[in-house]
Amino acid sequence: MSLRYLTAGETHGPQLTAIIEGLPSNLELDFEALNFQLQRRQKGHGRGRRMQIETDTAQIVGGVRHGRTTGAPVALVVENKDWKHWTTVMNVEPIEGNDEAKRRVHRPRPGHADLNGGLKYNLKDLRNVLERSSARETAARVAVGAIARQFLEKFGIKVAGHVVSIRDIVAETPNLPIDELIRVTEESPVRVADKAAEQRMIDLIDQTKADGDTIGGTVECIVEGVPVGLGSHVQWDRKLDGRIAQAVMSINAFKGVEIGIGFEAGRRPGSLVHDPILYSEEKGYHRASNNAGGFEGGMTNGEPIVVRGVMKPIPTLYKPLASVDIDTKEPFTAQVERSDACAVPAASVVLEHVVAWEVAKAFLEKFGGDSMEEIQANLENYKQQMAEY
Ligand code: EPS
Repeated sequence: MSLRYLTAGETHGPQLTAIIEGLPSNLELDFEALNFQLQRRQKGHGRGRRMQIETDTAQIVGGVRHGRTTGAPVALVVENKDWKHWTTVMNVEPIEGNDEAKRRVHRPRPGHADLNGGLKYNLKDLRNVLERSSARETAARVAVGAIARQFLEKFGIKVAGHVVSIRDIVAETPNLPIDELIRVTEESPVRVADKAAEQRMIDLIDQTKADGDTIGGTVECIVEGVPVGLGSHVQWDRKLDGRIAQAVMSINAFKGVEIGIGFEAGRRPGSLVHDPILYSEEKGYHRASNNAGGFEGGMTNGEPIVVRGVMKPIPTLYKPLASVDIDTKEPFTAQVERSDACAVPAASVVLEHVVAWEVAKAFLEKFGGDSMEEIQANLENYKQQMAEY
């Protein structure tokens, strides 16, 4: 059985829940490091008031004993502190009262799941859609991905993420070693390694907020230390770059994904796209450049994995767009909800964790075993095979 997970829970419900199945036994977990990742997701210039209410921490309620996985499913929950303001509205039992008491939503917001979800599930209270489609769910995915990340770290694989652009402001990203990139971007309120762009981004977010608007941007994830041969060329659904692309597109509000130079590859001749192959005693086979972003033939090639995703501006606007009331079928122009002006820095943290998950899953498929020790032995064996190739 391969690694898999599911999440459940609503943004204003009591908690988010995740169940992970397929983790090996004897993975030592660092709970502080797990919660640190959740805190990173909450930060970033441009987030709204909700993040002042929440202090996300993951509580593990299954599959871990004395700090180590047992091989059983790992269950975890992240509490919603905001729930105490929503106990009636979000009650699982039937409640008495009118639309107002239920905070029924009948005015779908353009750009959200509201209308499609209402039509599809035959729900006349669009709150039933928006509660689950909210990006709050990414807190559960970061918690899950943080466990995958810790698994990868045991095998020397590191994951970093940063912001590339916010609206039309592009940050210069110096070619820093991964630990340095992590350190520098962690100190930035917009997760960039470019001080000049940082200030301009902050000013733009403030201006956007004052204007009642929202902005998106692009984020990048780098995974270093990945062995050659995760994923496979032999079948479409085993191509790891394709699986990563799906995971990235599944992040709320993401509208595009690139691996390596991505769309730029379509604007260059082949001689300026493909990465020449080199060999040295010290490094073995490697590439002179990494335009491929770590993938050839749907398999990792040993170079860092480089994935970018684009996040659209959050559709909850303080100056709403035209829409139609589902009760009256009449147009309306105002339904203001609390919102973030920009969540791109947080999205870069989510990106890291969904990518870490896919890499961990492929790693387990390749070096599969029921315990960390068995996986380690399989990896050593493969490394030996590589050295002799
Ligand atoms: C979100 C709306 C806001 C965000 C939320 C995502 O929440 P609320 O509706 O409670 O103001 O803060 O993000 C989170 C709660 C989070 O943890 O990231 C939405 O509609 O997607």
